[in-house]
Amino acid sequence: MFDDQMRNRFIGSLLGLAVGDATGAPFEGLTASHIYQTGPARKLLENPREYFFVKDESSPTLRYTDDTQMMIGITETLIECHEIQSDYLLQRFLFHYDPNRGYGKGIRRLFTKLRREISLDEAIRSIFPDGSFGNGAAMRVAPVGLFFAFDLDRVEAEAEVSAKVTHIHPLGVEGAKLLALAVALAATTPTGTLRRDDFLRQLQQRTQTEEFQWQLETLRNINRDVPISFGNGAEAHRSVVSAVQLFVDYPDSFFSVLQHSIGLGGDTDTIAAMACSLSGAYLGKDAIPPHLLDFLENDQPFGREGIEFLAIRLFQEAKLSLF
Ligand code: AR6
Ligand code: MG
Repeated sequence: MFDDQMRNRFIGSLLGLAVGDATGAPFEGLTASHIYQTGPARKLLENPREYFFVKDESSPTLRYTDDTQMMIGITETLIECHEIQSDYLLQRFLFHYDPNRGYGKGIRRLFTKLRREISLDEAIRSIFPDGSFGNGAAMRVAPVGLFFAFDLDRVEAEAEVSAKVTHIHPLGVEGAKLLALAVALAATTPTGTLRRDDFLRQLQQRTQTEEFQWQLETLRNINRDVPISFGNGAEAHRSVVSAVQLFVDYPDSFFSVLQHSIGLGGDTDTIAAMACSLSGAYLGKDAIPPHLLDFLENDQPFGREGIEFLAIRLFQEAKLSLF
């Protein structure tokens, strides 16, 4: 179960998420046609030196955003608690919070309000009365899918707890559950044996809301040549199934998953983060193109090497938690 290959998948998933996030970030908010005309995405990704933020000429840097920063908070919580404890997780989110990392509008207001000592529930409901249905709970959830990969009921339950620290709307919560389940399935499917319909059927069986039901049902009935997209927005129901679709349509290529995530336009960093966390969980670290991974920011303690270290710790604690 928790062998060397699995360790490599933990690393692949978390670094994959960070690379997808950081590579997608410069394109966030652009339309697909704009990206196509300036790119296309494949060309941009093949020549990152020419297109990405350059800190100094010798080392271009891919800078990650809120997606990765919040994933780090979830990883730390699982390493420390072996489950999601809401209070602990919220403290980690607030510890890492850097408003310059592209956080969603609602989350920025939420974290600012919490500093004024109102209760979490009151703060959440003062922003969106029914809670947020942003994709923020899904974008950060990969470590939950990895840690509980062999127990899908637990994946769902812990993903729900992790979501509700900031996202209580049923669509925001279900988006997180769906992505965590997808990561767990990707991490436990032997490489090269993914069966698209089985994978999607298992997700659909565990999905309740009509939105996610019909999207997964539709996805099962089309192949990748049919140009249907389930959205590219910051809402969970306009991005989570899009990310799943990119993974199941290009299961054997991390690069293709990333390329097509960016090609969608819109919320490129988060769609790429989600889709690449799936691809990395399935293919492992070596599938991440080195010419991109090497550019991922590496300041201590939470840069490229720090994330790899956290992934290894997560793997070790997941193994320990079985005994
Ligand atoms: N009613 C109307 N709009 C909503 C609602 C609602 N109940 N919930 C969410 N939105 P947010 P996140 C819209 O702010 O989920 C970053 O760029 C609203 O437009 O709760 O953490 C990340 O990289 C809101 O601003 O934050 C991700 O791309 C948006 O959904 C994304 O934002 C996001 O919800 C994650 O955002
Ligand atoms: Mg982001």
